[in-house]
Amino acid sequence: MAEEKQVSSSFTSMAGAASDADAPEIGIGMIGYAFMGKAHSNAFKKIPYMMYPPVAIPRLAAIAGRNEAAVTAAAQRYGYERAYTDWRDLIADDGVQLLDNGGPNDAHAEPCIAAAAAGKHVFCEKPLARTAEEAKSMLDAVQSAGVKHMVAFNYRFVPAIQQAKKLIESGKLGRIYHWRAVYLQEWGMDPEMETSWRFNKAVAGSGALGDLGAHIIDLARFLVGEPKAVAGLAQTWLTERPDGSGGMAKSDVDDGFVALLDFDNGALGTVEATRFAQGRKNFNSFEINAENGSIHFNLERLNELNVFWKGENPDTTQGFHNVLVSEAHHPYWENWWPHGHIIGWEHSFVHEFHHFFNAIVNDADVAPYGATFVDGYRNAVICDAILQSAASKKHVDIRY
Ligand code: SOE
Repeated sequence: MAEEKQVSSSFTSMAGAASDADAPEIGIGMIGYAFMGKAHSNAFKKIPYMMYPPVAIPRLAAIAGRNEAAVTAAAQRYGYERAYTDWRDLIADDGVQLLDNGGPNDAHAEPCIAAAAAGKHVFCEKPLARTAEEAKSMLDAVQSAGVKHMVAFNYRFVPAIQQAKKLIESGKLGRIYHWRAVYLQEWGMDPEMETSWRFNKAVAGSGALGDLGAHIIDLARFLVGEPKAVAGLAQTWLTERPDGSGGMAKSDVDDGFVALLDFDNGALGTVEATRFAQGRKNFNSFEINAENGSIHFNLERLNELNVFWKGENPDTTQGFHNVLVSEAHHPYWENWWPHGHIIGWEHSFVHEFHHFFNAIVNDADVAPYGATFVDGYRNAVICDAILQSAASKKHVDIRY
């Protein structure tokens, strides 16, 4: 019976499930069991009873990771049926219809390309790849395989950010003049902290740029438009870090960067990300200044959207208004609680996977609200161009 319900790579179009008993299963193969393995597994387990009636039931078929003890423990903790230390076994597992790649950046390309070739749908954490060239090879693979593909730019699925998108799409904001975004964290500043893969260019591709900058570059494309040129600066303040066995390891990625975005629609943008902003924990914040008003968002207050509207009474109502995005009609809120009972960072992953499952089960488009491998590739082109500009001290045109 279970087999009949599993969704293969060919699409089973459904009008949407009447109840979870009708919803088809999608077998999940998860690579990685650390931070994103935890965030994604949490989302898979919540979807059947919170995005109700579910469009699909994620079946936790398999999880893969290099350390046998750790991946076995993760399988037990989250409820994956099988644990592998070789991702190739996961790809070969017939119970897997969807590869979810939450591994380090150097482990994105090969498994995603192999999964697509095996007819599996592919979901990959950001950044899609270490370079634009590597990202393009992944895009080509999923397009020629005809599978659904998505990149985990999860902030597109924060209700307040989708509300900002709707205000822009409605025309209410009018022409956009400025995009101004920062993604600030502090955790990279301790010279005594043991290094990680995120500081090794060969594994990560870049530092704050691909890890944090990729998010605000994606939001710039999602909310404002396409940059036609960039100019950037980048710095590595700690060039070596403790390797955990008494020695020091080279750190050859950007600790922080700043960049200018010259949008093809005439808007001007600035983006800045760092792991050296003392006091900032996960401060992803942007402001849009437009013809009819301005919008400001802060991830650390993610249920709120601050909006300013031109023409309000200067004595009674002008000024930025703090809109609590939690009404039943607000994006995704029909699934949660009465207004004001706020949600959190983890819920962006619940919404994101619900969106992907719907695309798979009902053959719907992932774009434009979800990020596909096209978005992952274009993001990589822009990140490469920022590093190229930082090296050449020249503006760099963006060509996809
Ligand atoms: C880095 O610490 C990090 O975990 C990023 O990798 C995530 O994408 C971001 O959402 C939170 O910070």
